[in-house]
Amino acid sequence: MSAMEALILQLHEIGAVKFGNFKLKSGIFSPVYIDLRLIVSYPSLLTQISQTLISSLPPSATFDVICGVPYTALPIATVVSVSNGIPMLMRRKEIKDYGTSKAIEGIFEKDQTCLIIEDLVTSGASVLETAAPLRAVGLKVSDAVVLIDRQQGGRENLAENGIKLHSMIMLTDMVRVLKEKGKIEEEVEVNLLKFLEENRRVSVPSVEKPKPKPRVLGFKERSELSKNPTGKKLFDIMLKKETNLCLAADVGTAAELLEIADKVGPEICLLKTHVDILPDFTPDFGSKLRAIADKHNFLIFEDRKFADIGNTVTMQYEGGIFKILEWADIVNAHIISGPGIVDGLKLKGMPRGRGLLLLAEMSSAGNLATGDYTAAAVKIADAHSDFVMGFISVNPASWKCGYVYPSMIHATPGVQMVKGGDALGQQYNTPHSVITERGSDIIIVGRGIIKAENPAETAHEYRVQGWNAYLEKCSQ
Ligand code: 5BU
Repeated sequence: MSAMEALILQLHEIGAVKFGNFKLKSGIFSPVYIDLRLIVSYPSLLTQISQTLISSLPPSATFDVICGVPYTALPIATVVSVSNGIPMLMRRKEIKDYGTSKAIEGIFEKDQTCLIIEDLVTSGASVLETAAPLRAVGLKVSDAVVLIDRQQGGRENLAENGIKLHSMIMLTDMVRVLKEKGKIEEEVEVNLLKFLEENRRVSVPSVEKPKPKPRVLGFKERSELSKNPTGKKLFDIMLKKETNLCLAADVGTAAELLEIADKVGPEICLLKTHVDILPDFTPDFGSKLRAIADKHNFLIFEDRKFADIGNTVTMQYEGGIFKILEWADIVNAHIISGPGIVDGLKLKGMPRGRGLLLLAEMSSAGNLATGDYTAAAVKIADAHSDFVMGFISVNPASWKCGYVYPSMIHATPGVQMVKGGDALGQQYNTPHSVITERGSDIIIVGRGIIKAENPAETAHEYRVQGWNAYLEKCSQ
């Protein structure tokens, strides 16, 4: 008896292959039902399957790493990896919102080739679902190996997507062997062959061919497009330091602010202040903060949210106790009063090379900066792109207007490791979702860092998450 025949008999014996009339996920009735989840209870069978899988591959199928299709093929891939000394990768079915948020776990290099391992192929949809994220991170996928091929179009569907399917056992072979060994009646075999004839090709409805997406420009190209010197500088700092983290330094005193700025400085591209909350503010605050910003190469953003008419904001920007214009690289403004506010701020800020972020959206529940209001902010920004360097935004990917301007920087508040909110209307999204799904560039994090036991370490975690999300977006 050949190894293949022995394997088929064992699978039949443990009840992994059943004959009858079974309703499949697709709604059609099938005379055979295959459930390979059982094999984890039979270690020697699992070992045998894993060894035969690899030895059944032709020499043309070369690969550096393997990846099992979750979940049934995971133990098979693991045994293949362990017994052949081949490194394995794992694909997450659900991308988590915390930790590193990776779709592919394990170590690999770009341009390595990954062999996909699957237990059962019908249409090939599951193999394609695993191939997509592997390819998205730069791996090559050209071959997949399957224990049982139901011969219902999987081979063809995969070939159309550049994947050659290698099958250990064809369903027709399995039925022939079982019939020959007296395990099933002739009628069952006839029935099955008829079924296969009638269901030769199951399409892959759930896997659409990816539509070509507009290419995501990186910060380098966007820096070249920016018309505002501070915008350019911010892009350059992000690239150089590999961080898109902004710390919202909402601490109790100026002394604490300067202390945390120095500690967290290496992790951030931007430090956001609310200077009017500092009880110990002194006129030298600005120069002290500037010195720290220069030391660690980050920019300063005073979250002043100007909202008055043009003439008034010129005075608020330049004068008073705080003299914001002196030390803040960036300020922000509501557009509630119309474009005159930008003209006013520009009058003072432009000669100093400063930049302005317009509040196109807000993070708090029930805020009114939505729809037409957001669109108006984009229009004003477009008309003043020498001074307006970007937006405070929450979900720019959803904007029907304006998300098209790659020169504009999107900075998003309301960010924590876990989605949620506070008792006063703040709403949080995760770094990964803000950068990849919501299309922003910078994560603004306050209490997530300043209330942490070790703000510098926590800032580092946010930085890694934010930057990895940016890299993931660029690689798509
Ligand atoms: P938090 O501790 O991460 O919730 O702090 C968020 C910071 O961002 C805080 O300084 C707010 O004033 C600021 N913020 C915001 O939360 N939402 C907005 O829409 C804007 C600013 Br604009």
